[in-house]
Amino acid sequence: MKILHTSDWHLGHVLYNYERTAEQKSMLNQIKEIIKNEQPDAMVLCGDVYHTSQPSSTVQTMFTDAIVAMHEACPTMTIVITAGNHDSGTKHEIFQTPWRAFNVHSIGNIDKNNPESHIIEVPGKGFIVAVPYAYERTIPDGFFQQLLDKVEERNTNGLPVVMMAHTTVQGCNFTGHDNASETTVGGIDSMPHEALGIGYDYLALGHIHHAQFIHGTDHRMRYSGTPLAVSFDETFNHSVSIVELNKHGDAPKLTEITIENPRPLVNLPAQGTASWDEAKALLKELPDDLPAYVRLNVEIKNKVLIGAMEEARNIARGKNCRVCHVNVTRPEQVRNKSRMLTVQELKNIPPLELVKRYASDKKHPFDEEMEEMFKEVIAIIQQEERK
Ligand SMILES: [Mn+2]
Repeated sequence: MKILHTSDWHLGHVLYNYERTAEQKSMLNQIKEIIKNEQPDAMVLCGDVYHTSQPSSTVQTMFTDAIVAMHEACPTMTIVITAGNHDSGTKHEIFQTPWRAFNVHSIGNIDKNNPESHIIEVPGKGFIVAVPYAYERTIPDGFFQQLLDKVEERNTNGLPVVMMAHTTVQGCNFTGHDNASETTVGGIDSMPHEALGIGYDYLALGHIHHAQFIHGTDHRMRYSGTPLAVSFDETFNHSVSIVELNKHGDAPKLTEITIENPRPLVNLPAQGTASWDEAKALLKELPDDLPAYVRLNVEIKNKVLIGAMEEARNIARGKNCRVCHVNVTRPEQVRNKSRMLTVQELKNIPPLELVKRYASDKKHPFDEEMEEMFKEVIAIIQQEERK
């Protein structure tokens, strides 16, 4: 079975007030061309189809048009789409029935009463176990293993088994994500490998935007990453993964195919930070015709930058680039002494870390029980936001 593994399209994403339809259409078109050339047996799209749970009608049309075009590029291909934490699981399932005419399976919520609905057979080729994002406590105990056991029973011909999930897996590289730590990324606590069960040949993951195999899983567990950068911190290659699986038990074979962004996200300087004057000089040197989004990464010591954005936009006048943000940081020692944070720094601290710092500053006790309660509140807020 040959699959195209992708995730985190984030359609409808707006970057600093710039809507990105042209780039998203280019990305979708490139994926369609890859499908035409590769003729995979299945495409798995592992969550975060949309950037918000309320995508505009234009964005939804872009998505449905693209899926139909992909289907037409390879009519025999099975398409499996699961919801991520950015999507509305319920809305994701509205058009389940008409989608079937295009060989598309759209799975938005966990249905513990009908586990079979999560198992999709690609006739004569293999099995796909499709698990959408769900808040940890709503996933029945041992659900992944239950599904894999069901497949094992049905899989009498030893066909390859692919499982899809949208979650944070322990040991992943979460570069590019805000609010991230070893234990939680984007509001999803990290799961140990074992919690995802055994019996799949390849675990197709979504949620983390950096394409990667998970270390220590024998190349069986992989994030395809996002095909289009969502943030300036995603300073890595963006791609889709073609995975070939010979038979049940065999190791997967990977080919990574790069997706080009017609308007790339550019950091000035490319790495680290520069002084304000150096950053302005780099912006001046940027070729006039280069289509790009630009973020200036500036380190300042004591003074405050006033009118920086306006100054930067004046420099960029007449250029084809879009200046998005002046990202101001201060050296570690200054930061620690003053205990004052820039807005950017504040945004980068996970809520739990922030509340711990506050408690210690105010000398309030903050024990494990309070931590659990705080996590629960955060989870409820995130659930509310998804609705
Ligand atoms: Mn995502």
